[in-house]
Amino acid sequence: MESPVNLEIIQNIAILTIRNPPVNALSHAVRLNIMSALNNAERNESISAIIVMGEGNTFPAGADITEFGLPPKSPLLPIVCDRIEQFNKPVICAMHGTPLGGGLEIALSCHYRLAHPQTKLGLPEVHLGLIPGAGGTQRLPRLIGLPEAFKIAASGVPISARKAAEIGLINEIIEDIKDESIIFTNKVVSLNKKISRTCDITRHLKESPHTNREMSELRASFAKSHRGQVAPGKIADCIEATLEMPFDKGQVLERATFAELLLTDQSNGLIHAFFAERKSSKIPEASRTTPRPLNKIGVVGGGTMGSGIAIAALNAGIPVTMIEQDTESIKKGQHNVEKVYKRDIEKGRLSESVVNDILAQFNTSTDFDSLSQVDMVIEAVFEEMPVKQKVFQILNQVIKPGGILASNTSYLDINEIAAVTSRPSDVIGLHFFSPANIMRLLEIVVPKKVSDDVVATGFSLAKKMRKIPVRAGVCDGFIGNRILNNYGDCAAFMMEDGATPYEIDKAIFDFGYPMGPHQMFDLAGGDIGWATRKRLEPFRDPQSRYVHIADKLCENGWFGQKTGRGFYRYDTGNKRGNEDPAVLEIIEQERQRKGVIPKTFSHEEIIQRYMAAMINEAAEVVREGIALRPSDVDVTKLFGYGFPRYRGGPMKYADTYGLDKILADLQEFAKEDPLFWTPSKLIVELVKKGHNFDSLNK
Ligand code: 3H9
Repeated sequence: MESPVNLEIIQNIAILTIRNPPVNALSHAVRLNIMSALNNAERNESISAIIVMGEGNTFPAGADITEFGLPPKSPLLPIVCDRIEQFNKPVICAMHGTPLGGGLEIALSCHYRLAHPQTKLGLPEVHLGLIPGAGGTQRLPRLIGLPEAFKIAASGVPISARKAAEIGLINEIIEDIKDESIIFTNKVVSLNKKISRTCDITRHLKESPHTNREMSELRASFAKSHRGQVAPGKIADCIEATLEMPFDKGQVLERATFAELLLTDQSNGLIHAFFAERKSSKIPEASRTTPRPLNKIGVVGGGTMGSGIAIAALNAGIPVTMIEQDTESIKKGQHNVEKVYKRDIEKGRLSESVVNDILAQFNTSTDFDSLSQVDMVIEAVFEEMPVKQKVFQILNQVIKPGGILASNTSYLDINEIAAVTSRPSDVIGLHFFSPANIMRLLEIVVPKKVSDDVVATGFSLAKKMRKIPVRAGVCDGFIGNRILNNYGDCAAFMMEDGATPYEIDKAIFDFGYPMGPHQMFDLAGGDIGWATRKRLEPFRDPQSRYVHIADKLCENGWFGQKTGRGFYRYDTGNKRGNEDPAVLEIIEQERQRKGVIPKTFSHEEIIQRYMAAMINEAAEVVREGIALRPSDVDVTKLFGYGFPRYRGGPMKYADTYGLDKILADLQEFAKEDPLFWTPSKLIVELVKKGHNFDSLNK
């Protein structure tokens, strides 16, 4: 087997190239081979300096995350970094791609750093609930100062090569990684200067009121942006330790903190989310076929969803033709698209000339025949079956053979939509989330008769749009909205039984969601849920419990933010809304009408019930094959519904909490309402076998 580290000698320079595709992660084998390459280079007296680089797309993008949680194997990355830093011949790194995490820590240990202009450098460990663990918190502040180092490590956001050069993180920007780094290294050798090691730099390690103030402001700001997470504060502790501790003591602190965080539920949740996000695009259809071309897209409907979808496609470089039923509506659709780009120009996100180029790819029409040549059309009209079916009958006539007919429905049966066409194998569901140009989740809904290459094309569209696709089967609400309906019902039951909507929202917010369910209903529009409830009424089990409170609010015209009133009042300019005594009165009236004696719910109990309802329905979604795997449910809830990422998603949360405890909770709640709380057979079966949801992800 080829060594993951190649040592090439060009005259007096040893070039050490790391080759561990796809991202040159610093696995055990890579670390071992770096050490032995360094030993060889040290012994070889004809070698005067070393260049470190990465083969393929990138300089190492970090430690190998798949090794986390396994018994550590020597040499550990901090040792490799120390060995590089203490090397007795100059070590120069030549970076390209994404030197991240441990990759950047290798670079910080080198004596000179060079990078291609397109390089993105960063310390993303915080996104895994960790801190940099191979000297990053000790070397980076020594090199660029405490506040800059803290910003990079606590945000986890990579910086450009230009910025890195500006702040002194790299020495030079080079266009040709190999040739120019050799020229640079020859210069270093000829100058024969004393080696400067990052661990010895002291110029930034002075306490000053300015630095202290900046650090404490940054601490407060990251505590807010990473609400509930421990890693940013720990990063600050380690970075600030550089002011008090010598380098080696600081490293010991960093190492201990890294090891401690690796064992936390937060890190487990975030690492799970990292892999879940990548797994969701692995679908059975992909191995059987290739996607169809996607050179032109049609969008039917210029409302919020249609215009968002059009923008997402335009941003992906795909020309769009938008259709509306009349001149007035198409003007609105065009305006909806243009106003987003206008804002992009105002905010400096895009230049006017880039926007003009994008809009040159955007056409509008009221004539369906203008769609004849598109490769895919996405319908985003009113969420009613007859309306959608009518549109699909027309699309069936006008779209060229092989063109894909997609519906952006969020609940409806795509099989019924496909049935009105003569080509159900071309029909698929693409459930975008609002605003479609921003939200990253895309549920790809697979009806019975769709062909494999159409499904694969849905995934290729998601990739072009930089969205996170999740494969879903057909059922009411697919993965995300179906589960939402269940925990929405649970929230309604708790409200009727004694909790206020404000207590429920507070508990859910404190759990880590950006907002509680009632704030979310107010934001989305109460009329949407009302329409769904009315649609489902004929199918509702007469024995099932139904809470009328939300309907009562809707009957008053209180649809949430857009009407200034819903579960909250929005008339004082408070975006989060104010509690409304009139809502509490309606709730009280409903309790009295049903003879409910209200009880109190602690925050813990609210979470316990809300999560049990969510997880129970999610288990059914997996059992029925609507989701391919539990981690796809996690991805759906993380990217579409605000589930706190550091908890990994509902299925990961269930595993962390204990599936047996979830089952016990369900059984306990079932004593009050067996119909609603019947435990999913999947949960019962997994608990019986001593397995968890993650066992189904493998
Ligand atoms: C760290 O370094 C800790 C140290 O401070 C201390 C240690 C002691 N390991 O994202 P992609 C896989 S923590 C293992 O689709 P892209 C990924 O799962 C680490 N595997 O590509 C996928 O596999 P598959 C700090 C990894 O081009 C494949 O590579 N570093 C790793 O869209 C392609 O990935 C990070 O957190 C890894 N480190 O984006 C960086 N990285 O094909 C994490 C990727 O089987 N990585 N894989 O699904 C990234 O942000 C992106 O992958 C990157 C490329 C931007 C590099």
